[in-house]
Amino acid sequence: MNNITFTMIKPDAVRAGHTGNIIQHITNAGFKIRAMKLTQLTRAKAGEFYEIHKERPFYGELVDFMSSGPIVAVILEKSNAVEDFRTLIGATNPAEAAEGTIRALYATSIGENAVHGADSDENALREGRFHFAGTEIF
Ligand code: 3AN
Repeated sequence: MNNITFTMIKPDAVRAGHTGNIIQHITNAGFKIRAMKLTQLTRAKAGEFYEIHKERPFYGELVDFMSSGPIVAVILEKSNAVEDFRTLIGATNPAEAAEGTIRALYATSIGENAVHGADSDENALREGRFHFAGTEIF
């Protein structure tokens, strides 16, 4: 299955009022919205979501930030979804993100970088389930 990816519009971008522009940017690029919700992660849930980064020095900062305000969780559909979406959002560090990418346009720093993008088909499914388990989507 390579036609599904998962994204979150992060607290910095929601707070700054970029949600509508980011969604439009994504759908203009040919992605279809399969599921979407405004939600907020508790510290515990954010810690669980980013468990893979537990040993990284920025883990505490990442968990604090990701639970600091509302996020928008989205499941997206398109052929070659994971790779195409990562191209669309640009590099993790907005200073290195290609011109016109979502992070170049809306991110402020490597930590507060506006959007998340799943990095594999397997993680896209896992992350989609994490947010939408128990709904008709999964
Ligand atoms: P990406 O989101 O581009 O796949 P990862 O998987 O390396 O990047 O990192 C996951 C998240 O952790 C990033 N989206 C970013 O918010 C945060 N992060 C990565 N590197 C740093 C860093 N050096 N300092 C603070 N936060 C970071």
